[in-house]
Formats: sequence, structure tokens, C-alpha cells
Amino acid sequence: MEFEGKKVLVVGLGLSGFSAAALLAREGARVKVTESGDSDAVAAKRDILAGKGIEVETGGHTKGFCRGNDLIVMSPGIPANHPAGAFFATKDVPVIGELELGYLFCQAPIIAVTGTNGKTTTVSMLGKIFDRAGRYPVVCGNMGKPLSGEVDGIDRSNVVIAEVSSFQLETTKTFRPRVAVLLNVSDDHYGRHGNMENYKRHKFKIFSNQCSSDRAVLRSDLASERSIAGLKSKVVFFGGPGARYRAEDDRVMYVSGGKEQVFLTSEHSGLEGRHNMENAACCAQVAEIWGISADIVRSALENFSLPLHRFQRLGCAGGVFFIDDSKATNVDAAKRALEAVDVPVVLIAGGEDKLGDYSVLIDLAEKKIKAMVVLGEARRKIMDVFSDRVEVHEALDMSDAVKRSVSIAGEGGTVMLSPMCSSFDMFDSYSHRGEVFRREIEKLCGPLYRGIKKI
Ligand code: UMA
Repeated sequence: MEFEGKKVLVVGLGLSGFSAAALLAREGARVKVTESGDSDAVAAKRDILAGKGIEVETGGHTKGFCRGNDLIVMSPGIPANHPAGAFFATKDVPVIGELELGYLFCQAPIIAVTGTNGKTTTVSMLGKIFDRAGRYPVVCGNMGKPLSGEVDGIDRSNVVIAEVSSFQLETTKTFRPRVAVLLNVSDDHYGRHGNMENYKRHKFKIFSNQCSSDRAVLRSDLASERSIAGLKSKVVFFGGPGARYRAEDDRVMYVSGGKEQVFLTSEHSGLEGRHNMENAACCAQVAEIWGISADIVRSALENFSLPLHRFQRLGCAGGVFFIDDSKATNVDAAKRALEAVDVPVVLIAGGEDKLGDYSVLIDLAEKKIKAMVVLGEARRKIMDVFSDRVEVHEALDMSDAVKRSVSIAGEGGTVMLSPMCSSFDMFDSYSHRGEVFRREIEKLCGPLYRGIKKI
């Protein structure tokens, strides 16, 4: 696509909109940006873009500003059917998302990873493996680094390892990863996609432009999905029975020389929980497709540090152990965390409801939860679901939640934040929520020491 002289409107001035606008301006497009917010952060970005000759509208989207374009580039957080869409687009004006824009300028092959949970962990692991193998990976995407902001520094010697979300996939057109991974699909983002069918449709879009020389890598339990029959790429499964790399409790098994052997253990990698073994199995499969040896994969994953706020053992303070799993923004993620603990914990949960089905956790909760402390918008809903079977307490805020949890957990007990909900009702992001959790612990109990107990 030629951008020189094209009139392009970028909608939203978050991370994606900023990177997209800057890239378009460098390519000679006549860029305008429209943004509903007017915070200091927005003003700072507006000033930088103004210096590049980009016109920015803040504090709302107006028809006059938004009309008359050759192309619209949407930020992923803004749905394609946004009420102001009529201002942005008419039926003759193409609409793409920031991921598609980045893809159009990307010279390197792409390995793209989507799924409800485990995306950031998996791209981080792949980044380490590809780095160890000397393949110059660029890890980017939904984990906080838009592809359009990276493409300038990428050439054919690199491999892009992109985390992609259903929001980003909604507005792709030609995006074609050489290897596309679907880690798992469970209840999430119903506020945006409406139901499971739509959500899955967007996830499966990751494969839609692949050719027969490309690979689709999916978790084994997705084998019965009808959409698989229509994929043009070669399909490879990981994780479950029959797969070359499968997860089994705290290890990854693989078939080599006709025999099944241990590939990786929790002890070697420091990874805990079956879900992380599945992520590691997926990485081993992707690395094999790229011709990277098993020894390199194993050495890259030795003592692997998970990204922050993902089942992160914070340590011990005031005799209580703490786990920060603030990234568990849906029910399935919290389920995986509860499966990974082997003593009952005091669970801090709640936040902005994502319309998931909390009741699927009831049986597990009876075994793994000593008590629950709930906060945020979803607290009453969660309380209604669990209170017949588990002790549940309501908290006003994170400070109150930490105080109540510590007193219930007692000496030697464990408190885990694994909220099952997004953070936006009370915090800026899941990482902000995790940071406040840690701060409140240290305020109440003193400094955290690395825990010595295996929970
Ligand atoms: N805005 C408008 N009009 C509206 C609504 C919003 O102008 O009607 C503005 C907001 O005021 C804000 C901007 O749009 O300034 C936000 O755009 P955005 O929500 O697309 O956010 P970005 O900062 O561009 O971040 C996005 C991803 N966010 C979402 O998809 C919601 C980030 O993923 C990602 O890291 C980033 O691009 C870089 O690729 C976050 C996320 O929560 C972590 N993702 C979801 C998830 O992982 O579950 C999908």
C-alpha cells in the first residue's frame, strides 16, 4: 500500500495510535489523530505529534475533524462498531487496525501468538529461545509494544514474535504470520465480542491469511473446532495426548526416536503449574518448526523468570506468604493459579466484571480456597456465586482487602491476588493493581522476603 500523500485518520491516542501516527507521518502520509481523552498524558503525546506536523483532536471525536480520509487506522481498544464510527468511516474508506498497519511495513517473518491466557509468557519464552539460537527476535505486540512502533528497526535478519489479541485481530486484513499459535480459548472479553462464538471467530482470524507453507499451532483440546477443517496452513497440536510435545503435571514430555521422554521439568525451568508446562510445550513445538534444537530450548528455559504479576511469588511478610497473580483477568486464569497451589489460600478477587462464568470454580474453590475477600464492581456477583460454599468477605479497596486477608490467613498462611476480572474499575491496569497489592502488603506487614516455602 502506498502512503505518500494519503489522508489517514488514526482513532485513539494510546500506545497504538501514537506509534501508528508516527509511522504514517514518516511514510509521508497526511495524518490526523482523534482522541476522546484529554489527560496530561494525551496532551504530552499530542505535543510530540504536533512537532511532526500531525493534527490532533482531543477531548472527543467530531464529525468535521474525522471526515474526508483515504484510510482509517483504529486503535485495538476501540471497537470497529464504535458509536462514533459514522464520523470516522464511510463505506468507501478502508478501515484497518494498528497491527495490520505494522504488518504492512514489516520485513521479517512473523510468529504470532494469541489465546485467552499465557500469551505474554509464551512470547517471552520464545524471545529467549530465539535469542539463544541467534535468530535476532523482536518481541512485540499486545504485551505493550505496538508492532508499528518497532518496524523501523526490523529487517529480514530478524524474527518478529508478536503477541496478538482478539481486539487487534478484529481489524486485520492481510496479516499473515508464518507460524500462528492459538494457545487456548476460554470465557473472556464478552463485553466486546458478545459471546464465545464471536470471540473464537476473532481468535481464529490469526490463521485466515496463512498458506500451505505456513504452520498453525494449536492446543490439542482445540482439535474438534470446526474452523480447523478450513485452515490452509499445516496444523500442529501441542499440549495433550498424541501431540509431539505434551504437558503432564509439572513436566513436558516429548516423542523422540519413537519413545516418549521427559523434555523439561518444573525443577529445571522454575515454571510452575500445568498451564506453564503447556506454554513451554508450545514453545518447544514452535522452536522445532523453526529448526531450533531441543538443547537450545531447554537451556533457554532454565530458571525462566515469568513476566511480572503472573503467579509471582512475592515472598513472606509478617509470617504470611503472598502471590501476585494480578494478570488473572478472567476466570480461566484464576483457575490455573488455583490448580497450581497445593495449600488452601485466601483469595483476593473482583474488579471489573468480564461476564465470565464464576461458578465453574466452585468445586475447586472448596478444595483450594480457605476464604475469599472480594472487591470492586464484581464483588457482589462473586459473593452470590461462592458464599454458600466458601467463606466470603467484602472489602472496600485493596488496603482493606490486604488487611482482611492477612488476618484470615494467619501465621504461615498464604494470600493470593488472582482477581478473575479486569482492573479498570479501580486501577489503571493489571500491573498497577499488582503494584498497589505489593505496596499495601509492605505497609501492613513490613518488607517482603523471598519465600522459602513451596506452596
Ligand atoms: N479512546 C478514544 N475513543 C474511544 C475509546 C478510547 O479515543 O471511544 C482512546 C483512549 O482515550 C486512549 C486510547 O483510545 O487514549 C486507547 O487505545 P487502546 O485502548 O487501543 O490502548 P493502547 O494504549 O493503544 O493499547 C493497546 C492495547 N489495549 C487494548 O487492546 C485495550 C494494549 O493491550 C497493548 O499493550 C497496546 O495496544 C500495544 O499493542 C492491553 C490490553 O489490555 C495490555 N489488551 C487486552 C488483553 O490483553 O486482554 C486485549
